[in-house]
Amino acid sequence: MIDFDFAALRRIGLNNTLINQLHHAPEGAQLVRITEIQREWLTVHDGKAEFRARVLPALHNADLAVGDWVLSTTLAHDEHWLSALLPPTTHIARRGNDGRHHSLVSNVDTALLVMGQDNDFNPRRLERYLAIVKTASVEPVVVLSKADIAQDAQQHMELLRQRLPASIPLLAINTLSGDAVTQLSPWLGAGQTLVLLGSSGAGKSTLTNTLTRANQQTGGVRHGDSRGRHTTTARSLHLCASGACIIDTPGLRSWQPDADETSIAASFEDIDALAAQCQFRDCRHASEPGCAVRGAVDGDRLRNYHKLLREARRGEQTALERIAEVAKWKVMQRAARDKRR
Ligand SMILES: Nc1nc2c(ncn2[C@@H]2O[C@H](COP(=O)(O)OP(=O)(O)O)[C@@H](O)[C@H]2O)c(=O)[nH]1
Ligand SMILES: [Mg+2]
Ligand SMILES: [Zn+2]
Repeated sequence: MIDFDFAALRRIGLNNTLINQLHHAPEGAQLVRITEIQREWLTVHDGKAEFRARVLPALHNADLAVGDWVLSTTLAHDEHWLSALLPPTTHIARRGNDGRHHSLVSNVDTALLVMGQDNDFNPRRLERYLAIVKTASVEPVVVLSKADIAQDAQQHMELLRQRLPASIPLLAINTLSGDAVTQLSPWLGAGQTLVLLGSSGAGKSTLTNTLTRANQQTGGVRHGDSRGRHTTTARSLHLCASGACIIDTPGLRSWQPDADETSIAASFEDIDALAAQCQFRDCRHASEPGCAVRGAVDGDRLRNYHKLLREARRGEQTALERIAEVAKWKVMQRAARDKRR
């Protein structure tokens, strides 16, 4: 087992689950956390300082993400090489248009879903983020930003309260104000890791600055940098004054949940619970008699639920199934054409 400084690593989010995996780690290796990934190198943190590292061939095919814990070996000339990846406790990924998985972040406890109360306000998009986060077993917190300038703040809050399950925390926040720290304090405890998700311009980097500001002033382990004031181009992990870690991310244009139909269905917990009371076990909550969901759940939420399920089904199809489906269609079209003749 390797030596490690628990107090220092706790500062960058180490928890007991991860420590239990360290028994097989080789002597001399150092436990570090990935704070940023660039093309040629990564930035890692050892609890005391941040430094650049490169990846050994053993990890070339690993799907590394910001927030991952890795083992680092230091060679001559202060060269740091990453040699092993600890299996993440949680992992948020998306499915690209090519159908492949793309890692976003690892080892996060809470996702702050930031949505601006301007043109950005969009319950359907929020439900997509919720499905992504819940299928990854990460706790979501909805942050309605720009609370200080919003005209419809009250309506937005009421609309979401009625539409979403009561278990999802909803907060209206001015990300520029220190009050944000107090509002978010239940999720900002020592050893916690949060990720910010939301469209570009929603206020993620501003919130990162607010949560890390005290660090910056007192010269903490990592200085909250000025990056947040510019357009965020890469995911990056920062230390909050409260002892938590926060991962800022750029907005994503398209985001397919990397989850199957069953887990998407389960992530809509209200529909999932009510569906158990529908008269028919395979009820689609459309026009079947004895449906317990229709009428009890917001109509647009139900439509969005079906849309996300359809997407998941399509994503699950293997390439061969897709080819088979296209072939079947061609046969049917030919048959229809022959019949017309
Ligand atoms: N008044 C006000 N402006 C905000 C708030 N949150 C973000 N902004 C502004 O919105 C713009 C985009 O914020 P930014 O943090 O860069 O968004 P990001 O793309 O999600 O990182 C900036 O000009 C911020 O000052 C807020 O709560 N209140
Ligand atoms: Mg940003
Ligand atoms: Zn039903």
